Amino acid sequence: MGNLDHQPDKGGIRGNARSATHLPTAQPAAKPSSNESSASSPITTSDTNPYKAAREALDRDGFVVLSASLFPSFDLDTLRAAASGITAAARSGQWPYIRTLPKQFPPWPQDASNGIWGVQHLLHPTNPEHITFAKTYFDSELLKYVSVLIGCCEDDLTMELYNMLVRPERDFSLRWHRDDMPATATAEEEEERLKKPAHHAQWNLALYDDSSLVLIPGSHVRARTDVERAADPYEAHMPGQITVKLKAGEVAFYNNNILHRGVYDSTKERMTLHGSIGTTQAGIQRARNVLQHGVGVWAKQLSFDDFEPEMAERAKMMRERLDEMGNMSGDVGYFAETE
Ligand SMILES: O=C(O)CCC(=O)C(=O)O
Repeated sequence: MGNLDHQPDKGGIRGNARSATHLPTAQPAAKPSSNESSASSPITTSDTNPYKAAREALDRDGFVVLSASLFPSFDLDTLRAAASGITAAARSGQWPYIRTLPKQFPPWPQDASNGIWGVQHLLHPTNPEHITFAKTYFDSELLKYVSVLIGCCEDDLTMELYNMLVRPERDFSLRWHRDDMPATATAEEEEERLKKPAHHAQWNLALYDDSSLVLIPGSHVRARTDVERAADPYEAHMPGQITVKLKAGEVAFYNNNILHRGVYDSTKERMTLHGSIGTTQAGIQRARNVLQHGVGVWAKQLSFDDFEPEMAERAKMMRERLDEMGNMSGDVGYFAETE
């Protein structure tokens, strides 16, 4: 698989694992009237097409919540069983691909003694349940939404990441951030970057009710305000912030450059599938954000034999495009190695 082999974050067993019309379907940003709003109001749009309506909400607010009923093939019981198995393996040190506390970005040290907040590489062929997860990642309905949200045709979709965010053993939070821009960026740099298309879609699929994601609607298209810039990185009450409250089975798509953070309650079960899919239009910057997680190392070993033929074909093509991305980008390094 070309240069994918040379990506640094291989994960695994190593000293330092890098390891308005009536649309019941989507719930975009509630108009935040206070610091503690939550996203729960139904989408309002003049568009009768649910895919376009979702895109409109994502463009406007920086996120959109899709109802579970849109994805009838997602079987929560089966997914929860698969998720519990791999999470238990991760906590006990038998699954080496983990996000460990207190680190926010890859690479994550493999020492899980401080606890974990994520399980990486659900599609890895050594995960006994990788097919269960793959059937949601390559689901035809999900991919329709993804292609409309990105603004590309389905033939350009590129396999990226499929991880899971889990309940840490102690309360823990991530600082305010944009995934693809350092906190040191100037306002001009922010504006310049935010003008560019994302070339990917990112989502959270909650297997249990989940209120961990906090974000500021609309901040995906503007530089930080003076207040945001001066705020404590862990500020609990940022002006305009909302909590995205997902019911089990709902899917939240969000622009990963929206100002956001994770706030994790160690007493509340969390198993939220965290995926991204890209497009052939993406450049080196996206390649780094994807390949730093180490997916290129094992993707070529993934077998699609257990899929029905159409899904197998789609998946093969998407993986091939990931390979091409690795060939194009070469070694990518990390976004924020020490954070
Ligand atoms: O926990 C979440 O939903 C947010 C995770 C996040 O912000 C990240 O992985 O960068």
